[in-house]
Amino acid sequence: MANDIDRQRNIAFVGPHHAGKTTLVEAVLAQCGAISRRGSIADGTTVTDHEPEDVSHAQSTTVGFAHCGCGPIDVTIVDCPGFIDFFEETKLVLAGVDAAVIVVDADPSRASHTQTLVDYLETRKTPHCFVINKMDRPGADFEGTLEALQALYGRHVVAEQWPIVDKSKANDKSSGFAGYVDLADMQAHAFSGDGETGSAVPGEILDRVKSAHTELLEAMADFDDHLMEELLEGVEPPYDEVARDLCDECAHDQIVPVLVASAATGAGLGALVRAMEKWFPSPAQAQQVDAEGRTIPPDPGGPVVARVIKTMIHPQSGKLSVVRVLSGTIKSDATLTDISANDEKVRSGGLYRLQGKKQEAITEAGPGSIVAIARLEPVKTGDTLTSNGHKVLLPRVPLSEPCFAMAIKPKERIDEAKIFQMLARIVDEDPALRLARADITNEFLLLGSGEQHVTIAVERLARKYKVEVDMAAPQIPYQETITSGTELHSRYKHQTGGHGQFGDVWLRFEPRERGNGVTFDEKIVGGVVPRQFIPAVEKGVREALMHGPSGYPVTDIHVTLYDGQYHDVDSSEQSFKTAAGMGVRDALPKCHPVVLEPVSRVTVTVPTAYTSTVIQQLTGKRGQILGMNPADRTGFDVVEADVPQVELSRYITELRTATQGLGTYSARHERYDPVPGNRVGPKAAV
Ligand SMILES: Nc1nc2c(ncn2[C@@H]2O[C@H](COP(=O)(O)OP(=O)(O)OP(=O)(O)O)[C@@H](O)[C@H]2O)c(=O)[nH]1
Ligand SMILES: [Mg+2]
Repeated sequence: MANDIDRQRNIAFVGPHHAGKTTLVEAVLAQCGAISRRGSIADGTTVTDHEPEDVSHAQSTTVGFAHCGCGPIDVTIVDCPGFIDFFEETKLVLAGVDAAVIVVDADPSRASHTQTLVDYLETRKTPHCFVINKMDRPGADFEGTLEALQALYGRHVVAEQWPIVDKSKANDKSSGFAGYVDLADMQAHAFSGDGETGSAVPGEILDRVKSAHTELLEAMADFDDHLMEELLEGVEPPYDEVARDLCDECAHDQIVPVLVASAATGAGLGALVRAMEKWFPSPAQAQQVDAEGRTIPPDPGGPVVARVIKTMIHPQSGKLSVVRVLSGTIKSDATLTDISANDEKVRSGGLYRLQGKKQEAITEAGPGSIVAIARLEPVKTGDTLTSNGHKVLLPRVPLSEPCFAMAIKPKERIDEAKIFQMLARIVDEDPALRLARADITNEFLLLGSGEQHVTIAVERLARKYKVEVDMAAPQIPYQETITSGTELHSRYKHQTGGHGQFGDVWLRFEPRERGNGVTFDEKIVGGVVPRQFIPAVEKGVREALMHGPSGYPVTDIHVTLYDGQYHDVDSSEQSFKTAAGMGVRDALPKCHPVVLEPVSRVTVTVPTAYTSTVIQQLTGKRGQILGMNPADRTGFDVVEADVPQVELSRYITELRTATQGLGTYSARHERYDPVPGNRVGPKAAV
């Protein structure tokens, strides 16, 4: 009899936005009896879309966990959000599963939306299959979608099922999806009620199904010499051999079978559940390695090695860290070592299995389990936990740099430290978010993978911690400089009964090379400005330079104090500082000031088909194209350009719209350039 670990499967449901992952997970849970009634996206009642933000947006906004016993196997399912903004979180949980089901629409035009994901799975060698979903929809195009996937990924992506469509039952609400042919054993199955019955392969698809059967065998034969020999000799391989090869080749990420389903009607679920059992590896078969490439055997009696794949924080009940146990057995109330945090000792609270928002208490979790542990306060997503100080570090999942930022400000006066603390908890739950303080403008920034990512984080902040914030596009840190020099005399003289005030300075203003900032110098001879007042002159100059004629800080300027006068009684630091400030304010308008804007060096990675679109888009943003080269990733180009920062505030959204979500970019500050025609309004008063 199989032991526990052999019965386990850890599977992520992934795929493009709205392809039907959450609906399919719900259908699988119902099919396997884990829930008595299927919830729906429309009613906001599914198990895995349980966060209020999932419900209000009618989409997954974070990963959801569920589990069910499916016949002989016990499956933990991770339902991943499809919207591209949440891909970083998907990457973190993919490090904790052994296989992935990629759900796609039965629509060839959407096949390319899987590219980033498939590249990622293939790099990690994660076994996966495709499920072409929404087969019930009128116009569902199985064959077109299959061809589009094969065009993108090759012939190892191969149909294992062929849909049977009963055209007499097709209408404006249904495609007439009536069953499927299993291309491994060539048996036809008709959907009936909640199940399936055996049927004959309809005559009109018989030829196509036969050739699809051959294509499946040929794809498998590429990885199996014996099967190849049989095909070359014209021998039909026995079904047992085909089934065995299919399991083996899928589990090793050689073959990627394609299945059909309708999550909405439940059609095709039985076959999907059987596929998860047969084709996907158990945790015992899926090899796990540490950061140095050493294998970690799944030994229930060995030291604990676990990876934190998700952090959840409930304002009332506290923190839950979802971990994938690789080895050893975790018990509740045990001491663990956080190897990623300088071997800090942490005491675990209760252990739970998650069924959506429900937490089911358990006493221990062995290798292969995905479980939530309460109250591991200092522990972060991605960390490695071990027992007894066992020194093993798991490889980190590299996250992409955030490419979208919003400036945030509390709506009501609230202690800044407090809001920072609460935002830090939101970031703890989602490490793809980042908090920062902007240079120059000093604004508080929340950065993420896109507009929706940041907006939803702010909604969560309001719901969980009752902190409402205003969001705005970050201010552009414009600066000013001068393009010609001048010399100027400034005197501050004030008589108010007793002590007067007297400061008198001659200042010279000269432009400096770009990027050299503000410098101050003095050439006073004969003590015409006494030594003790010179620092006050510099202070007055520097303070006045904080606000140029257009209100922005002035840079790349050299100011020299070269003459002046003083009064024995009335001169003071303050009077010299005031005289200097007045001098700066009078001089700058005479020096042909210009506003400078920050320019970013942008690196865009994009499928070759979109390269010219991207170049056009960047040029339209006043971008200066620096070069275009093939990327390391096959079929992609890298375009480099210098683009004014003001043009980039929503660039990630525009880039994704123009490239079917496939374009990515990074940007770093490069330099300041004069704004053409000085076309920037004066800085708004703050
Ligand atoms: N007709 C039909 N509609 C479906 C099917 N599966 C899902 N839908 C609908 O498609 C929409 C999106 O479904 P979801 O299950 O939320 O899709 P998802 O892939 O989880 O979406 P994200 O998590 O936001 O990426 C919902 O309105 C579902 O009711 C299907 O098989 N047939
Ligand atoms: Mg979903």
